[in-house]
Amino acid sequence: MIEIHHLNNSRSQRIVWLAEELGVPYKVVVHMRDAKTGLAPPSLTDIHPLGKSPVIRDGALVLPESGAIVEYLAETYGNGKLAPPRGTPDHARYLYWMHYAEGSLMTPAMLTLYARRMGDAAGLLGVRAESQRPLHLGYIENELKDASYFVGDTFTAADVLMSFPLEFLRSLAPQDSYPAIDAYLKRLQARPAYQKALETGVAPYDLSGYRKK
Ligand SMILES: N[C@@H](CCC(=O)N[C@@H](CS)C(=O)NCC(=O)O)C(=O)O
Repeated sequence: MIEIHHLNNSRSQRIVWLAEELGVPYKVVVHMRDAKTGLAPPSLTDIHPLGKSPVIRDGALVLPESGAIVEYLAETYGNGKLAPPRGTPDHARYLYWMHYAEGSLMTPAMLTLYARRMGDAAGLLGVRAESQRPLHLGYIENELKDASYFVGDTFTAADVLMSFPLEFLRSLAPQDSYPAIDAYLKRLQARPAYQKALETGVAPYDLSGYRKK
């Protein structure tokens, strides 16, 4: 059975969702953020020295890093279900979005979060955040205009990985208008496995608290 080390209100929600999509047996170990700082509790360092979530344990394997976990789970337990065949152009697109999610899109998300928290003191950081966020979201909006998912019309594990930065960015700036992204997120959130992962009630998933009032 796969053990998922999951932090409330965080990107590790995707791993619980993916386990549901794959129908693989799993057990969630919940770690709750410190109420004051919002940071991960020390219990996460018992499983990996960085003390971040997600981390999974599968037999002797301890694997951190969302992208690595998603690729590993899809490849090991997907029976070709959530990933296009290797060596095809669709697989290259799949890899692109898979890496883009954490490698590129989380940067404007985190810049926005911290610049907002710093207020006027953010200076250049704030200016950068306010330019990079629309740059990325505008790009994605355009990509999704004529496609149901990131790899054409087929739902893949790359969509699971892309969900969190998009949900996070939309919750940080709900006033911006991105109809294709919002329709896409609604499509993901309507999936029975997405709902089931929320319903298991393992930990809250509410990103609205990150928005600066
Ligand atoms: N790129 C890493 C980032 C891991 C990460 O920063 N996770 C956040 C959860 S959203 C965390 O554990 N934050 C708590 C902290 O830094 O104390 C991944 O995708 O796994």
